[in-house]
Amino acid sequence: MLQVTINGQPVQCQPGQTILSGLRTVRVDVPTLCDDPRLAPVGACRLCVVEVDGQSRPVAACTTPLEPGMVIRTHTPELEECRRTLLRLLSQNYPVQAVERDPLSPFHRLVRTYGLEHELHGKSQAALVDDSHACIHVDMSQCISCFRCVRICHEVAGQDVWRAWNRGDRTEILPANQTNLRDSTCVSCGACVDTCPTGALADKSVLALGPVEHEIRTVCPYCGTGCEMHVGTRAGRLISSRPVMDAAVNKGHLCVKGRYGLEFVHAPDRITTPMIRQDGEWRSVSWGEAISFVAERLGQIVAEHGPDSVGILGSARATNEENYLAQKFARIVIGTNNVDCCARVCHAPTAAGMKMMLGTGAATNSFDDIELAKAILICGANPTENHPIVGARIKQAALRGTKLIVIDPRRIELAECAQIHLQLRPGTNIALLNAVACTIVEERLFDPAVVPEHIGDWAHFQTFVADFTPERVAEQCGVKAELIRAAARVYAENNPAMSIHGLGVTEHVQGTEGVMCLVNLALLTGNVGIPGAGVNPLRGQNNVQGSAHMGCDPGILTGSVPIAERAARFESAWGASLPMRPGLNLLKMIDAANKGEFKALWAMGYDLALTNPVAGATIRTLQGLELVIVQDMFLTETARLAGTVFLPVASSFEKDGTFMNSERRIQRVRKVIEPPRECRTDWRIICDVAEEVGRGTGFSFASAEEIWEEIRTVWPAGAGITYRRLEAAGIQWPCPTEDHPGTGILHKDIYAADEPPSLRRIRYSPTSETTGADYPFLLTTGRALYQFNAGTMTSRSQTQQLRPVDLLLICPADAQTLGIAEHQLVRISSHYGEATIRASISTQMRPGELFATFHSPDTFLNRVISSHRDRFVQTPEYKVTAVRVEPT
Ligand SMILES: Nc1nc2c(c(=O)[nH]1)N[C@H]1C(S)=C(S)[C@@H](COP(=O)(O)OP(=O)(O)OC[C@H]3O[C@@H](n4cnc5c(=O)[nH]c(N)nc54)[C@H](O)[C@@H]3O)O[C@H]1N2
Ligand SMILES: Nc1nc2c(c(=O)[nH]1)N[C@H]1C(S)=C(S)[C@@H](COP(=O)(O)OP(=O)(O)OC[C@H]3O[C@@H](n4cnc5c(=O)[nH]c(N)nc54)[C@H](O)[C@@H]3O)O[C@H]1N2
Ligand SMILES: [Mo]
Repeated sequence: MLQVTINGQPVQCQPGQTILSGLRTVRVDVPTLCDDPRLAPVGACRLCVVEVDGQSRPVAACTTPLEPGMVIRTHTPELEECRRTLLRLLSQNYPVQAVERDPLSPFHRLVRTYGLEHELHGKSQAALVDDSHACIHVDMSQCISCFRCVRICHEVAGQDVWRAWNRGDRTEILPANQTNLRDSTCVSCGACVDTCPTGALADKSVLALGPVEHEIRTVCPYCGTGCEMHVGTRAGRLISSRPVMDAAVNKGHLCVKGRYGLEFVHAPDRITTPMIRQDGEWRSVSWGEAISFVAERLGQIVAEHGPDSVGILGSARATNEENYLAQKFARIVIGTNNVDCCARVCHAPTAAGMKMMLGTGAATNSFDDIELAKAILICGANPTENHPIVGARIKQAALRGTKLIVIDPRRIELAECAQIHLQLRPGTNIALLNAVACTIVEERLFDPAVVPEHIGDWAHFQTFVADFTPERVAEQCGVKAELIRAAARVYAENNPAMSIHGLGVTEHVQGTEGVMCLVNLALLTGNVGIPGAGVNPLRGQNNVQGSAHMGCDPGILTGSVPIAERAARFESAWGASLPMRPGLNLLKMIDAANKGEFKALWAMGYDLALTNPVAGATIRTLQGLELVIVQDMFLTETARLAGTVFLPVASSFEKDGTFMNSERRIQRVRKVIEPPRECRTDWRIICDVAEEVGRGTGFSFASAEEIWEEIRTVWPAGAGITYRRLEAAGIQWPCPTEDHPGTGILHKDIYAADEPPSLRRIRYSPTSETTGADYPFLLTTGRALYQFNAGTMTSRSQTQQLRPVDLLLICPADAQTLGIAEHQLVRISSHYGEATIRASISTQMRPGELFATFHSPDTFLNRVISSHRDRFVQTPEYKVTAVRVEPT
């Protein structure tokens, strides 16, 4: 502790604190304009000046460290006059209307506090307004040159869009392209708006709808990163969202979807009453009629064809509580293990591969390990677009010297700041990752503290991978041998090294095995169970980790335990017997339907008609079912093409509950507004149907918290997590007791275990989906920043204007050969079907390879996707389809 005197009072401070942070801990408020806790202090605005005994002039509190014995004065008449003079200078040409319109912005508040509002005479100058961006309004007449936008874009977002041009009085802040924001490299994260103290940068939604009245803290409804946000409302309408400063994951940052992707909630075509389809036409009905229709039809089908003719899909977009009830309903009300969720088409291979090798099918480490890693291996993931907050954190780490290795067929954004980019041919992960393992073994780069004593199958593994020399696989993978060796060295020699992977690993016929190859690398190099390391999937949707973990998977019960092992425990908890016949996963449900053995599907928040592979065939199968219950906010393609009954749900802003993010963190989702009209929460609907069929006892809950209380009793690793504890912050499981802090890093003692973890010999059996004369291109598919999966939410928000259509990326040489121009419509066809899409000529791509997004029903890209599946868990091979492409 360090003793100082502030305004005559003795105060204890921490060594290393600046004067400003010392003042804040004792709640002495000095004005600041250039300070933001997310940014390195610069001392530019000088409003925070204070007097320190022994110093001839006032010093900036934000950049001056506290020293023992300092005597500090913060509000002497001289200092206050100095502040007034500074503010007067800043407001010389400042538009007076801005202050009237938004009196509460930090700068406007200061202008008023110092009595300067009557001195303002400026006007907004048209030349300084940039209205080009869909979400962000720019009026640099309000710029006071605090450079917070420039700094946050560099220091947090890692984008460098905003730049300061000229110096002194002539300083101007403009996007790097010096034209406008829309045409710049802006990723629309809104961090600049969030930090701007004046309103020079503002959210268009707030300008249009007026200032926020209430704010509630909740979790973003999009990806598995789990960013926390304050959602602002006015008159019952969502109008803004801003990042939670001390949020565990996003630490004061959000991406475009969390910030500008919320308008879907108020979309005019949101379905707000239940509907039944009769003679092809949708008819609005009461809840009573909808629920009794569902109960009756399910009952008839079970009576006629048996419980295994029915299947339920939980929603990776809904809460843990709701997914828990979905699988409980399938198992004890219907009496089937036919329950799944879209983890099936996503990271089921991760869960399976990691569980087989490490015992737990979830990320070993946390996002906070990114800053601790010396090297990061990113395989088949594109975080700056798909998990932008994680992407920004990785980018910042790279800028500070962390070594990056990117394995991706495309030159993605992170490849630009990577040491090494292995631009492999899609579908060759196994050969490539085995070659990395081979190099580690051959060049003895493994960790001698764990190899060979603390690792299983070493002798066999050594001989097995010896066949995969980089020189031998180079041509197959399309990567130079020396580059593979270099990557192995960077990964193995920079300890700790973290591995992060995505769908470029899992969505293949050897998806599960690809994940296992990554685990091999981590095990060999001692990178399991320590900070800054591990094997870390970037999970897809907001609650896909939770949906499967709650038991929306045919083989497992809540807590990811196999049915055979824990049936007795659940039977006594639920007071009902469990079906012991193996259940069908989603893909097998489709197969069974084609054989006439599967008749009814209840799809909660999952647009499988659009997003499953071989869409043409999938749709025909769905249309052949006797009953398709769609529970969603919008008339999805599944509903439109094959739905029998539609149950309208509340969005995540209209209900309470919890989500589980990629790093096993349970976080509280809070109701911000009332659901529109008749919309009900998913959990309420499930309970209503259970009640209707006379099985209400296990489903009589009055709140999401009551459901959570039941989950805790059946899931020992989550037993310590309560809603009360979640008020303070999210908690990562395992968390067995209420005084347990949760677990950031798994497998701490894995190498010391009696039975050491074992390496796996993974043979490479390439996919049979290959190019030829008819279909000469390899198409790989994935996502883009501004749209999300089925697009139901992003296409109804401001994000839609930022990237309205799916694109097919093609390299300049191929585009030229085929005579394809930028944004031209092209037809892609495969063995399975065809689709029309706009081309975009991109230097990210290599000749012979294409990349397309699948977000829009107008494209219906998945009509061309193949029917190949992962050998272990049937995840579709979305990442490799042989296609032909031609201009239309
Ligand atoms: N903006 C946005 N964010 C999203 C989503 C969204 O739709 N939009 N969806 C969410 C969901 S559900 C998920 S699962 C995640 C997915 O997040 P990611 O896993 O990052 O998703 P993808 O873009 O499908 O694929 C990742 C990368 O794999 C590469 N790839 C393709 N084939 C191969 C291969 O054979 N080997 C290797 N090593 N790489 C290959 C692709 O070029 C691509 O860059 O994103 C989530 N976040
Ligand atoms: N070609 C190709 N196809 C792919 C992929 C690929 O890489 N390439 N990736 C696959 C992957 S990883 C995934 S995860 C799937 C995603 O496919 P889907 O799961 O079909 O897509 P999502 O857009 O995530 O959302 C599903 C639905 O949930 C609804 N929803 C949102 N919140 C709630 C809620 O609280 N309750 C309910 N009941 N509904 C809600 C939305 O309106 C939306 O209709 O696509 C897969 N398809
Ligand atoms: Mo996903």
